[in-house]
Amino acid sequence: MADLRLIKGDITKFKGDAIVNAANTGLVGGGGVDGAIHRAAGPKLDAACRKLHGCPTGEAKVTPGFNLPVRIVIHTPGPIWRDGSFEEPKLLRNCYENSLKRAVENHCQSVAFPSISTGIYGYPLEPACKIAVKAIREFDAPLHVTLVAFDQATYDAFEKVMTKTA
Ligand code: AR6
Repeated sequence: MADLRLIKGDITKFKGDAIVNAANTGLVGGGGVDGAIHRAAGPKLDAACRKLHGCPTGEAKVTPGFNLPVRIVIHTPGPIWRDGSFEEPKLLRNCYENSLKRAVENHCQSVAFPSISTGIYGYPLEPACKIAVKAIREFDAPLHVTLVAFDQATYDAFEKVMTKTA
């Protein structure tokens, strides 16, 4: 079973095997955590992403970490929130599951996630945190998983779900 911890901070500072990027389907870089990861990794990350020819929502693809203190970056485009009836919950769960699969395939022991889809993509925080925690806890692999909350509201939402369902 994957073990789970929560920290507040900047995911680009995470030291371990892998970080997950809340990407877009073009893998062309953008704002939010994606922009921060690209800035910290350097321009080679953009070149590596372009060679992957995009990624469907809920899937996950891997690049090296370049200047980041991790070996690999796992890029996963989360669903854009519409009203919840466009398979957003299933697609968000897929993001976590497929990212964890890529981590295992790439022999990772530690992987950090941001809160996928809850920024620019507008997924409501509380249901998104529930899905994230459930998907990670149910994933059967010896992985150390860190959730990195950038802001206090995200930290509090994750903490609430983690204590309730511990
Ligand atoms: N470390 C950890 N979390 C962060 C960081 C950071 N350095 N910076 C922001 N966050 P978002 P999305 C948090 O918008 O909703 C991009 O343009 C942020 O506070 O980054 O999945 C992509 O290219 C929020 O809690 O991702 C896509 O087009 C969380 O990361 C689109 O945004 C996710 O917010 C993806 O939108």
